[in-house]
Amino acid sequence: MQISIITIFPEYFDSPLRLGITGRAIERGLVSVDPIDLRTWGKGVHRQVDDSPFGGGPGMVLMPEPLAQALDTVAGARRVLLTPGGAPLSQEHLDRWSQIDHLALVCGRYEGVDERIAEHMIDEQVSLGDYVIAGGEAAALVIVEGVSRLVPDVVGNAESIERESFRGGTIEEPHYTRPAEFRGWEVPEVLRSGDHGRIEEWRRNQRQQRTSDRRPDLTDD
Ligand code: JF5
Repeated sequence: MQISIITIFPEYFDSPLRLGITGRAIERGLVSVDPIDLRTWGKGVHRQVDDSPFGGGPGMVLMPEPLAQALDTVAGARRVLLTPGGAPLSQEHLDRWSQIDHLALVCGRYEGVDERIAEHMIDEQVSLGDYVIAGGEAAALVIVEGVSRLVPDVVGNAESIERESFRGGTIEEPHYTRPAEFRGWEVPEVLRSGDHGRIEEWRRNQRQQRTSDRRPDLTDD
C-alpha cells in the first residue's frame, strides 16, 4: 500500500515513521509513505502556498494552484483532507483505507484550503476531533499508523486486531500482568481463578461498565 502525504513539512514524517510497527512495515515493503512537498509548486521566490481570503477576514487560505498540482501527481489515489471541519475519524475509515492501493493525505493548515479544491479534488474530509491544531500533519501521522497496522501481514496477531477496542462497540476491559501484587495493589481475584467462564463474564461486565461511564455516546440505551 502507498500513502502519499501532501504537506509543507515533508521532514515532519521522517523519524516517527521509522519506529515501531510502521518502521517495520516500511522496511518490509508492505507500506510505502511518500511525503510530497507542497512548496514544490509554490509561487515566487518564497514558494508561497497561501494567500489572504476573498471577502476579507483574518488568516490565510491554502492557494488552489499548488494544491491542484500536488494532487495531479497522485492520480488514482483516494484523496483525504485533514481538517477540523471534517467528519470525525473512526476505525471504519481506517479499515476501509487499509484495503486500498493508494491513499493521499492532504494536510490542511491556516484557515483551510480553497473550497474549490475541497469540492472538486478531495474525496473525503476527516477530523481527529473537536479541537484545532496548527496543521493536518499530526492527523496524517495518526492515519498512517492506524492504517498501516491493518495492512495484511504487518501485525502478527490478526485476532487481537479483531477483538480490540471499538470493534465490539464497547471499549476494552482492563488488563493486568505479573506481579499479582504491586505496591499493595492486587490483580482482581477472578483473573487468577482459572475459571474461564467467570473470567469472560467479568470482562464483558467491565467493558459495559467502562463504556457507560466513559463513553455513554457509544451505548444505544
Ligand atoms: C487544520 C484548517 C486544517 O486542526 C486540524 C485538525 C483537527 N482535527 N483534525 C485535524 O488540522 C489542521 C487547521 C485549520 C485546516
